[in-house]
Amino acid sequence: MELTKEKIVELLETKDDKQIEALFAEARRVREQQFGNKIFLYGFVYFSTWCRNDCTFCYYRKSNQIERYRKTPEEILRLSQELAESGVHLIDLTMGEDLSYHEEDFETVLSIIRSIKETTGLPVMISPGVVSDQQIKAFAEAGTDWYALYQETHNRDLFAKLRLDQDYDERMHAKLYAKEQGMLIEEGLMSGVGENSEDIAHSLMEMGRIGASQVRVMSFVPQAGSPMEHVKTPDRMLEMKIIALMRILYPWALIPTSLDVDGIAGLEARVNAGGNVVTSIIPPRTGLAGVAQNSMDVDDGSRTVAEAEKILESLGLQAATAEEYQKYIGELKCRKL
Ligand code: SAM
Ligand code: MD0
Ligand code: SF4
Repeated sequence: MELTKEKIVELLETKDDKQIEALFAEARRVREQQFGNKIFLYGFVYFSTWCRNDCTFCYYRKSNQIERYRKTPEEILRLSQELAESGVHLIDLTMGEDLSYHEEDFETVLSIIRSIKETTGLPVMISPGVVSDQQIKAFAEAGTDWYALYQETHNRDLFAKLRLDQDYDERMHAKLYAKEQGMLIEEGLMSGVGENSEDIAHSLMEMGRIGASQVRVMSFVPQAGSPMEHVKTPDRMLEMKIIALMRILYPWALIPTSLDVDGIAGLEARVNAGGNVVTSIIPPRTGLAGVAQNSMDVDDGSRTVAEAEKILESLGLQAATAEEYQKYIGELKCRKL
């Protein structure tokens, strides 16, 4: 399937069921050709919900008067161990842009990353927001495998409306610099935040241009107390089509089927659209939050490896092994994207 920008726009806007089903079938075929029936699993530790920024879409924006937490290194290590024992392939350490870490040059976070890699043997992804080149270098030297930082959109005017007082080029630079330091990078979009089909097509091209090894899309989920709290969450068909288009454009890419948008109930559709990484697996009853769905399906234990595996098996798929995942990201690191 030759995907030009025009074809991408046509597929994003089509209401023809046959054409839509053919798109998803092609995405599943491409995924199977690349990965067989194996799916990867990421554990998620949102370890600090303090943030210096005021993104209009985000629950954790600094102006929101909410309960916030900052987990201790001991708690983060315990949570990571629990996730590792449950069978995840990677630990994703995510934070708001918490100034307390910036002020100590991330020494605490760097030591946590080293300890997680030592004690669990798992790869680590860091999602710290924008940090300095020196801090990115330090993450790479600490053995961090991934740097995740999402532009949300590559339409600069829309970016400015979403990520208030943040610089588009500074955010893009941080990602590209992380890649230069040898880390794999993840790029991400949100759907339903005011973008049009041409914007999405442009973003899909940008993801390839910058050499992202993992690419994601999440439907916008309105957050109480935020400027966008009355913006309707989009029809999920758009997110599913974008996942399928990412798969066809980038057969080798890791593509999240995040549990953070619609909980465990959202997994099947995202896998059927061509995604291959179950992300936002959160240990139950640990006081950890999600991002878009800060509590949905967390404490009742629905966002777990066990629950995800049941759904994967019903689809004729299975979790990969930790070794398969590490071998694959080793191959990605060798690709000159
Ligand atoms: N503070 C870091 C940052 O902004 O990069 C990491 C926090 S979290 C990983 C940030 C990402 O979650 C955003 O880039 C956005 O893609 C997603 N997100 C945040 N709020 C959301 C919402 N209400 N609906 C959907 N996605 C959301
Ligand atoms: C997810 N809630 O994977 C997480 C988060 C950050 N690297 C990931 C957005 O959906
Ligand atoms: Fe802060 Fe990240 Fe939320 Fe923006 S998206 S307010 S930077 S936690």
